[in-house]
Amino acid sequence: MIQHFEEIFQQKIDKEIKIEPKDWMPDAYRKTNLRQISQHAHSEIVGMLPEGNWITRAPSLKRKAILLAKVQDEAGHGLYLYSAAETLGMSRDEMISDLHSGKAKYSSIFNYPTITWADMGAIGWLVDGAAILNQVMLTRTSYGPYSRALVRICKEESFHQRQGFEILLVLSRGTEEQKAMCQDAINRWWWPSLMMFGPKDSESTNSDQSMKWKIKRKTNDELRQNFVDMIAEQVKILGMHLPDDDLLWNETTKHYDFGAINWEEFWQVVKGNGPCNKQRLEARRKAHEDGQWVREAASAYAEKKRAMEKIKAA
Ligand code: BYC
Repeated sequence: MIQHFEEIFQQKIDKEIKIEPKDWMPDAYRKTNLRQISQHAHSEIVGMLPEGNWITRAPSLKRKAILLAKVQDEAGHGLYLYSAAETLGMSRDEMISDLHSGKAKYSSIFNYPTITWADMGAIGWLVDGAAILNQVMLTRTSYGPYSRALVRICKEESFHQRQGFEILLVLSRGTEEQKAMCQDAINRWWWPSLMMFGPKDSESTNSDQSMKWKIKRKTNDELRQNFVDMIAEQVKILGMHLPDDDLLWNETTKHYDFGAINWEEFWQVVKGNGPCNKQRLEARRKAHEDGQWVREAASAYAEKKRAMEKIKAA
């Protein structure tokens, strides 16, 4: 019987038919989607913190309004993604509790500090730039609710990347101090952005199966290479450079070669030992505790409404 279900499931994958919440699916497919989508949701929510740090200090009213809108978009992305993950059978409360206990992962990138205003530019250009490449691929993922959430997210992400690039463009044409600030932010965010794509393919434990199930359509290394090729060209417009002496166009492969990534640093950050891991989780836990009264008030209101409706119906 199970074999029959597996055949139908595989046929759908082969024919590019989306898998929907009520369809039969192998338990491992459900689990790995739940793992990836919930990690993605947590990344959006934790990802609000490094930029949130600059909302009160944005250099103008216009910059402040743009940054505020971007951070709000990220909250929205987190909510679509939690909803998509919930269709796989785990409650949002459980997912959030796994984040707060340190059990669940979120993207390594958000464990780095935002020291200057130029970091807002570097996050938009590099971090959102990396995220877009990954997320455009995921609009074609095989799980229906995840794929549909990503279509909407990608529309907003392309605006995010442009606003980041524009912040850096203005700084790169400014005073010597502003130029130095721009280069410094690029230097600090470049390598962590490359790590966002995950370990190299030979070390990626989930990739093989996720590629077979069409959850992922490109491997970590393929996407990372796409990113390097894109950014190595865009940085020329800024008149800045990437902090990699080995970065060089390769006429044979038609791609940029680039230097070695510090994987020791990546795994330390993933394990919770990055510069801001503790601070990020503490901020999330505190926000959750501070919001307890809102959840209680909403439940009490829903309870009251139900009681009123019962009285009316009687
Ligand atoms: N950080 O087998 P692998 C945004 C883990 S937010 C931490 O290759 P997979 C934004 C991985 O989970 C966008 N952990 O995994 C928001 C696995 O551990 P488990 C964030 C990482 O899943 C605010 C282990 O390493 N985007 O746009 O096949 C402001 C082995 O890896 C990382 C997403 O979440 C990492 N970087 O591939 C601005 C995209 N990389 O779970 C911007 C959705 C790997 O087995 N996610 N690990 O214990 C994905 O596409 C995939 O999950 C990944 C990794 C490509 C990230």
